[in-house]
Amino acid sequence: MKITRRGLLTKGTTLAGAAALVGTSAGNQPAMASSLIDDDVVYKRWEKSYSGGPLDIKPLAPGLPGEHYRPVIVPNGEAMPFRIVNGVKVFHITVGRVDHEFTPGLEADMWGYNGRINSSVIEAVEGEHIRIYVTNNLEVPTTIHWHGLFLPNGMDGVAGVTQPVIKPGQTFRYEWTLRQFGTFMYHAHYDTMTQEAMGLTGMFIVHPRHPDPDDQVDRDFVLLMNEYKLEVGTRKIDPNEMTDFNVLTLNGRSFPGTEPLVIKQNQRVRVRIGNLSAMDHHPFHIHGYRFKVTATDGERIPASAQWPETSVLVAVGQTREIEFIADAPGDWIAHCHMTHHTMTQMGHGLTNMIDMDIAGLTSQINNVIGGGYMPMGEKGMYDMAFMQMDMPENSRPMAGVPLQYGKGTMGGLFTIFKIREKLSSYKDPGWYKHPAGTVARIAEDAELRADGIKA
Ligand SMILES: [Cu+2]
Repeated sequence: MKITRRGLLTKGTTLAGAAALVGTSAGNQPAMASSLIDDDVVYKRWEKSYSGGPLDIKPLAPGLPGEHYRPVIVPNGEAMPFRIVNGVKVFHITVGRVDHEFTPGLEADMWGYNGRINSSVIEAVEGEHIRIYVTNNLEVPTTIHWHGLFLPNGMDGVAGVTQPVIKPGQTFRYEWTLRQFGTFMYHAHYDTMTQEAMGLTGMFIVHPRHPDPDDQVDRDFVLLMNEYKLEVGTRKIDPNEMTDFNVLTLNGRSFPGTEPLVIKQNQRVRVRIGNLSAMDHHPFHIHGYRFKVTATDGERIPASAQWPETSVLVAVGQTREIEFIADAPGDWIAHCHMTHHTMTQMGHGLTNMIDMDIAGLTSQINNVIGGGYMPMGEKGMYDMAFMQMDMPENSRPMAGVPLQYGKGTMGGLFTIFKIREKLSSYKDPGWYKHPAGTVARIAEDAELRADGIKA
């Protein structure tokens, strides 16, 4: 029996229990009333849930920055250099050990791409042919998977399934023609749990060949979210951690080590956010603005279907593009809204001391152990911002970052959009100078009386 596409569609509808079924076809399958569904429309809807169509398309000329696309901005990172050889865009990725700084005072021995952690971005253009050489300078095998991209199966980078491993010292060659545009990622696909945990992830941006003028932005940022476990006072990442991550990062950096996103007032902004954390989805929240979710790693969303948000949840293995007009100047913070993800290291695993009267306890313990013990947290973590404490070497206190109006209690997956009326460069412009009378302040007695507030 010949199975037709219409037959399959109709059968699917039957299983769903649709009430719109009428009549019976020759094959004893209920048929759809032709006026209720247009076969071509249904087919078109599914046509794009595919793997890019024929592989043997003719590649277009390599796209060039400034000419075919406006380059992305990678805070704390960079777009990978490339060369063009006989009409092919050629990249070279070296995989190796990296002496990495998450934020001043917190370093770790990690594995990275091109000497960077999570922040070496591949930037390419739809339709061009790319060739990526991967040199493995680690002492263990690896491969790279190109996450979200349409490619020949043998280029998919899955050790054992689509290719042999890249042994230490070997250089492998990947190549294909890009048949899509959008925000994608790449990461190790051999001993993935260990290798991603050690830092082997990055973002892969493909610009459209024919950008829609309505989709152009002035500032196009790339942020990759990751999470790590680094015991206080050590330099060795724990790749076996499954739940209690204590270093949360954007492009491999934790606040205050995250470079701000500097924007001129009224510029149109895009932020491409990826998540290659081991275990956590992150709701990325921006203060003071609503934005639109304009693309997933599947596709750009049609304007009529883009939806407004103030937090966008980016699950592990997903990317999201968000866009907004930066009309309000200021220092607008942006961060994962899971509160433990905006702490650094020492917010975890502490004994709960909240509301305890610890004065007696402290002296008793010190009588036994000979002094030096200092319990904390009886008023929450804020006291750590103001205490002079001896911190273990290579660790970050969970609080105490100097900010414009005092010391803060934020760290981790946290950054700041610095939006300014005037800018002479996109270097960090420092703290926002708030216009007089626009900053929250202590209430005066006369004001309280006038408004009937008993404080
Ligand atoms: Cu988070």
